[in-house]
Amino acid sequence: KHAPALKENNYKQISIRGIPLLENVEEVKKVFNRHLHFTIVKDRDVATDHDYYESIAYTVRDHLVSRWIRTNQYHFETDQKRVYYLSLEYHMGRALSNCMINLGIENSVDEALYEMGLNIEELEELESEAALGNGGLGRLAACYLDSMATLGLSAYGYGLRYDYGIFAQKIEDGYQKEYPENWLRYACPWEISRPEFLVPVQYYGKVIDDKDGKKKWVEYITVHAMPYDSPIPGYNNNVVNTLRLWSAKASEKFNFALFNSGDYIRAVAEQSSSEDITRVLYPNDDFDEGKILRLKQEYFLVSASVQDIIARYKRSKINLKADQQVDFTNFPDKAAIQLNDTHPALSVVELMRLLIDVENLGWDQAFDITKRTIAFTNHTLLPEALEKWPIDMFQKLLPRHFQLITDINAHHLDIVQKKWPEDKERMKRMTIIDDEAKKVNMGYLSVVGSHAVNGVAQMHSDLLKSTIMKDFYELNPEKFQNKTNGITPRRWLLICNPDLADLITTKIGEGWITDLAQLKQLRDYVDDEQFIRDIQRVKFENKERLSKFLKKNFNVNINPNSMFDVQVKRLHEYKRQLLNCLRVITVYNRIKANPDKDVIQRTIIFGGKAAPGYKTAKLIIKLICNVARTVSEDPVIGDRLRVVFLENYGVSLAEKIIPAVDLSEQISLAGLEASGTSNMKMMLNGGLTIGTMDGANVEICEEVGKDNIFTFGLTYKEVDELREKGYNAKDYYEHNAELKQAIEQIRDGVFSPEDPNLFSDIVKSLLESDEKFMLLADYEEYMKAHERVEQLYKDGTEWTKKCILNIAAAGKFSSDRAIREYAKDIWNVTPTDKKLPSPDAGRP
Ligand code: B1H
Repeated sequence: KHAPALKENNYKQISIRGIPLLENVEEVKKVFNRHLHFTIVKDRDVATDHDYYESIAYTVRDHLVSRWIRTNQYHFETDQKRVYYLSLEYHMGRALSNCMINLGIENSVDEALYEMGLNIEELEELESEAALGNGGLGRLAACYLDSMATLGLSAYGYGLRYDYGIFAQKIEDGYQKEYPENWLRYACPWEISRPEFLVPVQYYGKVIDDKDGKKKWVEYITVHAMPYDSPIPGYNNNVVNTLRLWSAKASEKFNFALFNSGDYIRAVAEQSSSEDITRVLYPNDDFDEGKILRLKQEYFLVSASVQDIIARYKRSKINLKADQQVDFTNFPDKAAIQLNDTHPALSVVELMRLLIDVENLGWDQAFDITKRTIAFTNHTLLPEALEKWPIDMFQKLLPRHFQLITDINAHHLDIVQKKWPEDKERMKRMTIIDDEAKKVNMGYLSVVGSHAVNGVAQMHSDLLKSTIMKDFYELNPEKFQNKTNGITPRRWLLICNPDLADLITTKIGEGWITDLAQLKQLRDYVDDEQFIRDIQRVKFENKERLSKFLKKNFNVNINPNSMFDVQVKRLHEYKRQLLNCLRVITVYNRIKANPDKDVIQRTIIFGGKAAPGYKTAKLIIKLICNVARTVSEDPVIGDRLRVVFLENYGVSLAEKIIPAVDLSEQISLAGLEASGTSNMKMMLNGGLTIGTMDGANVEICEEVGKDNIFTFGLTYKEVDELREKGYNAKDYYEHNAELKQAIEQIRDGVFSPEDPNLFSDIVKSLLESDEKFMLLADYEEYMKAHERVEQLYKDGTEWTKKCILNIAAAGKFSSDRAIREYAKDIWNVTPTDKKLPSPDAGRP
């Protein structure tokens, strides 16, 4: 077993990770043994490693509990405005090390376990990750929860507790296979169920006119939403916020008829069907599948959460005065609801319904309150991802909501008509309910029902205004904003890259952990030779660690002395992993053609899941794997080129890969990647970016300066013009011999001798129908950009200087910065760096 970090005589590490006072260490051991005995009910003769993991998780949780309770007390007492983040996805990853770091007890726990003969790092690996998200959108929600807690906001995450998160990916014979990810197989030590806050959610039925002229939803069926709460600790501030995830529970009344007819067994058995609502996460990224089960999920989250939010408002301090009618006038001053894309867009209608039908407010007041409460973040312009529900499906499942949307739409179109009386076309474009296509447009509903709409990077926000939301921008320009995404520096530097975190801290102190802009002080050290060597050493050790991990877990061999050139993200045509693959084939061909030429050694790493129904994306995985095989079997290549496709990319694997990245591949066609966040993670960990002028790459380039990034490819404007004039793949194909060769090799089965036509669809789409992603248009410049990469890499010192400048310029991409902007410009709440009193200091 390796010696724990504090024995390495590194005082900085001790200060960041908490000082392991002897009494703390003794206390940890005591509590650990108590949990093993009383909670797990084992002794050390029979305990498994997983039992040890659970015992330590419960030990750490004990440290959270009083802070958690006290945070709630504090929020009640101060009654500041609460922020509610609603998302169908939370890609949380593992909680143990995050909790230890944020509580400052990591070194104590480490030391205690060491003294008991256990290894913290090995135990951490046993935690199954909460992978309740697909990609960037779900991870963003997780980073934002971390920042909201760290900034002392009274903030709540609401989501769904899927039994099955994103599937586990296996690569078998080069093909992706999906396996269910039952993350709850072992009880999750972090969550606490709250049956006392069970909430009914209704579906189907019809609407009748009640005696008093009101609308009444009747004959619905009911499913119950059971809340499970998880702690969200802030960094070193004694704040612990809550993530509340809803799980579907059949209502006993659901099968009343069957129970009464005496068919007891069937009645009980059929309960499970309503519990299917939260069974599984839809595994699509940037794609709307349009299934009714998904609509049920969306309404389930929305209805349970909005009811909960209203209930909390009623129980809050200003409303506690006995038997007084609750006044909703101040609701928007006490609650902000942020919609993470359109997936929870029904919040607009559910809040209207509850205010009008249940709380008896008038329509106009209800709509005013709704708009002032809700704000909407858009995450994509891709047409296939924009949610539009078929009218019949919607109306059948949610009849009352359909009526309310009809009213909202009439109100909205009335305003449009007043502003543009003659413009019939505009009216048609702007309708929320499209009678021709028979669809309800959830994006338009979200804009109309919100006071603020934002994109996730400057370029994306600008495009929103000039493309899909142009009419809406012209109607309400004041609503539209930009909030460039960010990542939490706690997980994405302090936790995943402890040696770099320590090195930075020795130079500039630890203020960067909560104020990432301070990283710019590192510029002072860009010529410091010792610092340059230290940065190189840390990067090399991270690459070595990743290599060992891959060897041990996947039997993959990579050489830490080579450049790690990495593209890890969901597999999607617009992200253009295929362009990277064409480049790999070209590099391979060049080595073959010129075996004596001196080239740098490269390891090209791919990773990412394809949606199970996305055939093209899955075929691209197969192609990458086959190219990897061909390269590795070719004796001429030797150690100059290795290509690997890593299985099951997700948060936990990302934490191992990102610290080891030399080169970050961000090569989407300009205009298609709303922001990207892996670009930010790699920059923060000293990776250099090769990328197009798309999404947040544009801002990365602004921050670091164009000499310190490898940009290439068509700009959005050029893409637009090319599309206008007509994209013709053959133009590029015929004029670039290396490109032609690579495509012909794919076509001729060089990488699939056992089935030469395997990739014919890929070849066909590249040459005949790729106006959507224009791969070939960017190929040549991409190759040239890689030649610049190669040039620079040959000079280790110059390369490392640019790494330092990248780290120094990453401050903007902290999720703390992003959340401060949301707090100020959208939610009207005030962040604080004040600590709550520690638990032993009496009730706040
Ligand atoms: C992003 C999605 C998304 N944009 C539909 N849109 C989904 C759409 O299950 N669905 O139906 C799931 C996810 N995800 C990503 O959001 C963008 O592509 C990234 O560019 C961006 O960085 C990320 C966070 O804003």
